[in-house]
Amino acid sequence: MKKKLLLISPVASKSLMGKDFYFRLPTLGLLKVAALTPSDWDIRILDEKVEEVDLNADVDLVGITAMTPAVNRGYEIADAFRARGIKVVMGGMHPSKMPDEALAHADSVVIGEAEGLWPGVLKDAEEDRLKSRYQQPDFPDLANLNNADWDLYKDKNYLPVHFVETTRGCPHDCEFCSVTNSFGGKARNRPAADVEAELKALTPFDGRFILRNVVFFVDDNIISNKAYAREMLARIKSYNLKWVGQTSVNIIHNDEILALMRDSGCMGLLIGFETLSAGNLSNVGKSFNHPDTYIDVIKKVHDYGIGVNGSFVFGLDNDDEGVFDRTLEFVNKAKLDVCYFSILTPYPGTVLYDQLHKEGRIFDYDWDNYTTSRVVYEPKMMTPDQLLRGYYSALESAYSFSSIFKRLWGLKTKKNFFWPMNFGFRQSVKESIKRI
Ligand code: B12
Ligand code: SF4
Repeated sequence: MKKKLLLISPVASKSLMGKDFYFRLPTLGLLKVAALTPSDWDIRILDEKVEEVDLNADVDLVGITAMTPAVNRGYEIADAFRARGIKVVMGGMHPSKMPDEALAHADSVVIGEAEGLWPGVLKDAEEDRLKSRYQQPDFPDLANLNNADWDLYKDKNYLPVHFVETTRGCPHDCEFCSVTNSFGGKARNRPAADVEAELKALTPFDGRFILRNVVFFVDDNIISNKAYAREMLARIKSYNLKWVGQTSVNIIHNDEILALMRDSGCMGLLIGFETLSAGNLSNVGKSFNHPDTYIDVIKKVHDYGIGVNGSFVFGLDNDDEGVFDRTLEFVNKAKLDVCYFSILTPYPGTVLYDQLHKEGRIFDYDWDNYTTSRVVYEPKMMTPDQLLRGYYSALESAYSFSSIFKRLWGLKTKKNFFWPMNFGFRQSVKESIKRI
């Protein structure tokens, strides 16, 4: 008889992008873990965003993933299964950075990426000799991995979008970011042929949405290796995708890639502008961003019919109370299709965390509040309350009807994607405000 594996994604209950997020997005990490699971295991995935977690489920092993704001809930779930004598393995961003903390709630922690480790963990579980930690000395090779099995998410009420990754790692190591310290400083690309095969195998969604074949490339910067990006984009041109992804301001120098993006169905790019202050950028190690070029970057991407989701952080050391109005003015003037604001948050494992911790500026270590919509540290030029109020009022203004119209009116980017997205964000902001 097959053994039963239950993989769980706990919800971050106070998070604008968690419980309050209007768009229910799938969790790729657990599909990747499932893809590494040998066929003598029966797999079920439960995502608390879209369904209840049955703590009495009849299973042999539980695997839980968690970003920081969801980890306390992950621990609660782990405790409940362990109280029934069921072994629990944790993995993902937060347990990888705080394995000792996680081991107070789990039998075992997989530190870092599961590729190269997970089949061994399952074998140990079958033989009842689970180790407390599993970690490999090197980052795994990403060639020849099994495709994600999207049938595992068939009946879940997610937004119809497939998540696909082409690359892990980033050379920049910005101080507030978890990517380089988790996935390494070298971009590791999956072979473009593997990505193409995965995209080819995706079944377009049916149902009430007009856009049926949307892919989100979760890579932190889809152009980090330009030769690879060119090859990959050229390969996927014929698949009639509509895709979104993330990139850096350096896209401004890449007309050839922008044309390939447009021709392969790119609807939008998320760009981390972070701040309009060059001083802030240099403090956090992101000096390759130049605020005086931001408007041109956005205009260039728009010229290719591609929308821009601009991401900004509030609360960096040079930010005073004027930062909110300055950013709002920019967002409207630049006609950003979507904007996303975060409160600076020191995630464990980052340089920022070590620095603020050392300076004694972190006053809240309750991970539930590490949502980027709460203040957990002492900002330099504002009080925590000014930062919190300013952040919410900036979000409210950016998603007021007048700002949405100002930003989107006259743009040639995809209307049936960006208008609904703005109204979904508006709804998420309203929900989140109820919980302040
Ligand atoms: C796509 C994405 C999102 C999406 C979808 C999230 C989702 N449901 O998966 C959305 C937009 C909703 C989102 C939201 C948020 N995100 Co986000 N997101 C990402 C992004 C860009 C890609 C995630 C991904 O799919 N990676 C690829 C998969 C394969 O990697 P993985 O999940 O880590 O899984 C691997 C291993 O970790 C391990 N593993 C994972 N889980 C488990 C479980 C077990 C049992 C085992 C054995 C192994 C294992 O195996 C997998 C394969 O190797 C990452 C950056 C990144 N490069 O990862 C940020 C990232 C994960 N997000 C981050 C943050 C901060 C957030 C938010 C809090 C706020 C914000 N401003 O964005 C919210 C919180 C959401 C919530 N839960 O409440 C941080 C996390 C930091 C941290 N310490 O938690 C990251 C790292 C970004 C960053 N630059 O720092 N996010
Ligand atoms: S913010 Fe972007 S560029 Fe900086 S380390 Fe993170 S992924 Fe890389």
